[in-house]
Amino acid sequence: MGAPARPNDLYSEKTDPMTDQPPVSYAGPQRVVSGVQPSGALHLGNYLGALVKFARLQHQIDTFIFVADMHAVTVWQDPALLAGQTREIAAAYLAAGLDPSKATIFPQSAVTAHAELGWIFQCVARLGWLDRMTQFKEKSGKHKERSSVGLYTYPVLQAADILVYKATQVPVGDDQKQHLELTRDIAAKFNHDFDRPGFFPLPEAMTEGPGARIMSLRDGSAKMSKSDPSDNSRINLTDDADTIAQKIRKARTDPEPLPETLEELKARPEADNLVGVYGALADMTKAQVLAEFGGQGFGAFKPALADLAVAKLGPVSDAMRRYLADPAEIDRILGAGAERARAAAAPTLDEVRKIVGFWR
Ligand code: AQP
Repeated sequence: MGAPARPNDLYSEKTDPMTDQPPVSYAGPQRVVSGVQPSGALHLGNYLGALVKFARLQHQIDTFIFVADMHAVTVWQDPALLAGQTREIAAAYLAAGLDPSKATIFPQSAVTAHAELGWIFQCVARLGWLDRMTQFKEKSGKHKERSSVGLYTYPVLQAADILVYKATQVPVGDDQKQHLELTRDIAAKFNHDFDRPGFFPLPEAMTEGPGARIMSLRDGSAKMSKSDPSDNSRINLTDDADTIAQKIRKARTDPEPLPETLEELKARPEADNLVGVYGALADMTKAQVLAEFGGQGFGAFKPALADLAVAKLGPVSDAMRRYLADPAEIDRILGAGAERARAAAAPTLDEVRKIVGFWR
């Protein structure tokens, strides 16, 4: 119907994927958006890769942090448990230092603008783009046909989660980089198709930092994950001191002492991971950790790591328990956050409806 020809094979980092030029600059304010799914107990990877960054950023930029319950239901969730799991994630946010008077904390499903913009974006995104998403391939495994459609299209909803607030920065772990590229492509294609340069920002993934990719304690080549069947593969935020120490003691390692240089560390994924975890918890670089422990065996390093992990995570899990003892207060915080988030999302959705040409 006379639509302009549009490229449908876009991938780029710092350029507008539609033009391959620097993006038309977005003139709106800086904003941070991110979220975590209430699909199981949070682990050290979620804490270091996401929660710690959220708490830091709230002091610098307008920050929106949601509990991603709409993403969680892309795989089966027991309806009797889901609201409780949502409160648990909210409690973890608060325990990690998020302050509801600074950051807007809310359940994703309470702001219907995410789903509405998500639909528009389903019509903007191309099938070929989604076909490349490696996380879907990993999560659907051998049972692709039996996966929900939502699991396949969830990165499109994620783009709406971000762009409905016109967020410019998204703090996430390394595993989310590809989804952020998709968000940039959707933003660029929307701006291009509707001839509105700079309407949506092309948000940046903030993946830097020592906790961006924490690996399984059982396999240095797999990321630490909620859905790993082995509980020993991860440290949960709710683990007690003995459990943390035991999991670190049992963590897979090689028989060699810790190396002196980063170069040697690279070839030893399990050692590299434990050194990285130590560094992230102690706010040290890997080189600094090696300067302290290089040449020592795991018999000395693992107890030091266990003590550090208990000292850092113990107060977080204590605080989580305190917040969870008062679910009414969590609900109040989530309700107030949802109201703020709805107000922030409404103008974007209003403009999008106009731009797309919907009846109003
Ligand atoms: N191992 C990890 N290292 C660093 N960051 C991580 N994240 C997840 N795993 C690691 C980051 O945590 C945030 C929330 O993730 P999510 O709730 O969307 O879950 P996920 O990315 O699917 O990862 P999970 O928690 O391990 O769950 P499953 O088992 O379902 O894959 C994101 O910012 C993520 O990058």
